[in-house]
Amino acid sequence: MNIKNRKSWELPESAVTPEKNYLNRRHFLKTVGMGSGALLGASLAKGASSGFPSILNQDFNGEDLEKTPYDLIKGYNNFYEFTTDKGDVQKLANKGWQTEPWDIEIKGLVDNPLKIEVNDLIKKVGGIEQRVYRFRCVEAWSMVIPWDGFPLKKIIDLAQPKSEAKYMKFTTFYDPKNAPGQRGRSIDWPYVEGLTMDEASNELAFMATGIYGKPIPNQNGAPIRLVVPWKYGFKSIKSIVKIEFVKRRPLNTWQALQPREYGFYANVNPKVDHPRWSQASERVIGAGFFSSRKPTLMFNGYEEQVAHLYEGLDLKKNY
Ligand SMILES: Nc1nc2c(c(=O)[nH]1)N[C@H]1C(S)=C(S)[C@@H](COP(=O)(O)O)O[C@H]1N2
Ligand SMILES: [Mo]
Repeated sequence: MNIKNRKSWELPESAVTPEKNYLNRRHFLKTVGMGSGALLGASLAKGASSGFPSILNQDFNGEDLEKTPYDLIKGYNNFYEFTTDKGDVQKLANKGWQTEPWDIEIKGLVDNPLKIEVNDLIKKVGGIEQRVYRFRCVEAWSMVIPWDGFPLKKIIDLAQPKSEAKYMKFTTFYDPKNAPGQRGRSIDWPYVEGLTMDEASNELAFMATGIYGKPIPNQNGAPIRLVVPWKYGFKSIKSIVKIEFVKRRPLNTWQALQPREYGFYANVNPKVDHPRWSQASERVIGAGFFSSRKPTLMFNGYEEQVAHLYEGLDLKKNY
């Protein structure tokens, strides 16, 4: 799908209301990539392969959650660098785009800037662990994903930020030759995201290098991505090449594109609707895919861990 202007680019997010009505079996099969068996195993590139097998962190073992099947996690993707069509990302992200080796730059207001290959970074932070997190997209669908990776806090400790650093800014790769979506200009590439230092230091903020105990598939953001489980999915930026410690709040990609609809915080909040749809409930991807909806939880169920970060902040205004 060619992205020509802002309107057509927006379509997948705005299609959220009709989507729940028109989904049929054919669409479902296409979406999860079944029936194209030849492609399923075809993972040419590899992500960061270090650290496996990882050990499940019992504080986040997800024993009360029903995990989304692996094929759905890697077959239903938002990765606009490749396409806005969720069912086609898997194919396009495995066509020649290389994700190993992969350098990541950590810099800005820090005492210890570094540029490092991701596998070396994994070793430097002491390896990886597994955590099962809920994942809620702003489009009102959700999954439960067993991520492998390490706490974002480990990067902060490594970089040693100066006191003037108030935010972390994350940047995705730019490679229009291998990422066809980046040849369209409706987004000001590369994709950018940001967190406050307090958010980034929270124990839940995670850098993922794997899913279900295997290197993270290209389409899910190989070889390293952010996972911020109490925020809408677009904050969880994929395939990061640069992390900067900065003084001012970065303008994140979605806010830049539609400031009336997407803000900086993007905390999951069932009481603050998207201007074009309700956020009170979500479509659970997986078992009961066609009909299963459940109520959305405040901070996506992580209120206990993160509510204190937003005390005194009007979450209706600071969305
Ligand atoms: N670089 C980049 N990161 C991104 C996106 C993207 O298009 N580009 N999409 C975001 C959105 S909207 C969601 S819901 C999640 C989807 O992650 P998944 O495909 O692994 O489920 O990635 C987020 N991170
Ligand atoms: Mo999303």
